Amino acid sequence: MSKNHLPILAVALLSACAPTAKVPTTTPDTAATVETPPAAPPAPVDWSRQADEFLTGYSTEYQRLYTQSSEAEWRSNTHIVAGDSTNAVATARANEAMAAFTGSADNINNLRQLLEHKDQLQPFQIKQLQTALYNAANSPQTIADVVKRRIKAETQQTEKLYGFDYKYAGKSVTTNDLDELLRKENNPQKRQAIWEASKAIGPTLKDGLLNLRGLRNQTVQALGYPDYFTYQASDYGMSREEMMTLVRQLNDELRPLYRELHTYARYELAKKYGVKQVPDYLPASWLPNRWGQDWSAMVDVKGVNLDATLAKKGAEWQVKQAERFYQSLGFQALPPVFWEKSSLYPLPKGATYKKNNHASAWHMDLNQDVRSLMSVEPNTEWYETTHHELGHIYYYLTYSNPEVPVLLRQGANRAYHEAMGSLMGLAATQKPFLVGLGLQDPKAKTDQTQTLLKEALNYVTFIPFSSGVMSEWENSFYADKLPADQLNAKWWELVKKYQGIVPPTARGEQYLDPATKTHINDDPAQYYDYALSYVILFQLHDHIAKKILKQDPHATNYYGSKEVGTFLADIMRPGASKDWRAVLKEKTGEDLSARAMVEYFQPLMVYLKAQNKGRKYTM
Ligand code: X8Z
Ligand code: ZN
Repeated sequence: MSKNHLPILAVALLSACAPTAKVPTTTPDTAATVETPPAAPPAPVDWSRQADEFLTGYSTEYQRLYTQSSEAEWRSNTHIVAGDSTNAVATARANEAMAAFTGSADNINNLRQLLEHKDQLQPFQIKQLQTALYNAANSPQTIADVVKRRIKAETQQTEKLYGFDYKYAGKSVTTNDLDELLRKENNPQKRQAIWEASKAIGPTLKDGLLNLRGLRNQTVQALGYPDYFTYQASDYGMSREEMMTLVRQLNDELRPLYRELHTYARYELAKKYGVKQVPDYLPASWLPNRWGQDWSAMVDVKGVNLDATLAKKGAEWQVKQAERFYQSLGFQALPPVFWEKSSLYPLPKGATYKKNNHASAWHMDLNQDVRSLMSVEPNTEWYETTHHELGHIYYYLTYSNPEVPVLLRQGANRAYHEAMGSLMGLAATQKPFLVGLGLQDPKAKTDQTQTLLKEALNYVTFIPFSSGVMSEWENSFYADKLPADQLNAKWWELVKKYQGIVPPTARGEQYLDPATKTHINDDPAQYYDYALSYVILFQLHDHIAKKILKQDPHATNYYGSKEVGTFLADIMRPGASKDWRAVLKEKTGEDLSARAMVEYFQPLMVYLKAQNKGRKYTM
């Protein structure tokens, strides 16, 4: 006699991960098997109901463990004390508990079994189950030891990364200090020393990064992904090859414009630094950014001095102002927890601990506990970053609604999440907006071409860095297993090829310059998110300007437009429960395309070509 007619799944569900789930009532009553034959034929399994019960139990536990992990990570990122491993131990423990659950063999089996019955499930359920399986692949307990080692290595790498003591001219400096120096310093020798100081962290991260590569690849291989890059790309429903084809195409589309900017910058900077022989490639230390990803500080537009205006207003004002902008569109005030628990400003001088110096936004409990970790100073870069981070925060708040299950509280894809706040950052620097807020004199004549040039030096120069250098290097690192003695050589080969930038002096393998970019360590194999986010943000901006506001995309004022707010909130509200391609098509009428971005900067081509007439092009 068969034991019972319970499908294997239901048994596993009860024991493994659905502590609150009841025995599915659609499954035959086990008591019936005790009765005299003939036994009734087994009722068909109601897979949709099974999925619901599984997901209810799973989501409750997932949210609980996620919250604990966030709290521990928050502490690890905001309180880094040299030599004190208390936080690291607590974080590793919380992340291990999370991994033990999300990657448990029972969960993986249940998810696979449920997904075998897709034809009987709702798209909404399928999406959640796939998300849970995607989470499992990052922590499969079939190789629990590898996952545990990876968690430990990640915690250690984060501590090293943010605990590093940068030194310039014999004194400890923050990354904010280094960034400010690179924007302002005019002496090329000093610039080189500052740039080199910013790269001193690289070698300290090398062993950790190589170790992490192995562990990250091994982890996802257990569920069939060939490498970690492929795993990350799969979050978009794309293969690694498809993602690389997309970012290469994007880079090609912006290349003509970048070529003009590159030529322009070589000649203008050579003039500025008094160098007679214009170099074919830009020395990295000439650019106002550690990685040459944003050159906008090269240009001052007459009649606009946002830095000076912001300096008078102060750092706190910037965050409140960004909130006011979102509120003006119809978003709610930020919840009290944001103000109470965020870490928004640099630590006071003499603090006995350090904090993560790279801006981030946190969805602590996948509900209303939202926080940001920043080191805001009153300047244009942080002004934009503040808008960027609040974009994440409002995205979190908007999709944390009863319609969106916990597992789908994510962006339509990761690039959307990055795009929202960057879009607001762009909008918050356009002249009509600044004039409307009283941040710019309405009578001051501003040169539109210079304004557009400054924007291009930010948004366009970012593309060869993000879609070229970063994506290619990580693709090569994770998927092609770039040999350990070629890490820096490969980096500079790509920097030259895509950005047309060279290091000021030879950078051998004793350095590890890619590791100076935080994302290489703690946001691995997903920097293309930002490249795609710029493309999306220009598509959204183009639509908002032309179709909603009926304004020139180069000179908009979103402030107070409830219609713009509704447009953005409608994209945010469903989270990841809608297909990202469908969202873009529905909201803008377009597929993902660099069309809007190229079009936005097209007027600059004429100016740059005229400026560059007779100059040597090297890319
Ligand atoms: O890392 C970020 C955000 C994190 S939420 C501040 N960004 C990229 C970077 O800094 O490299 C924003 C644009 C590019
Ligand atoms: Zn971001």
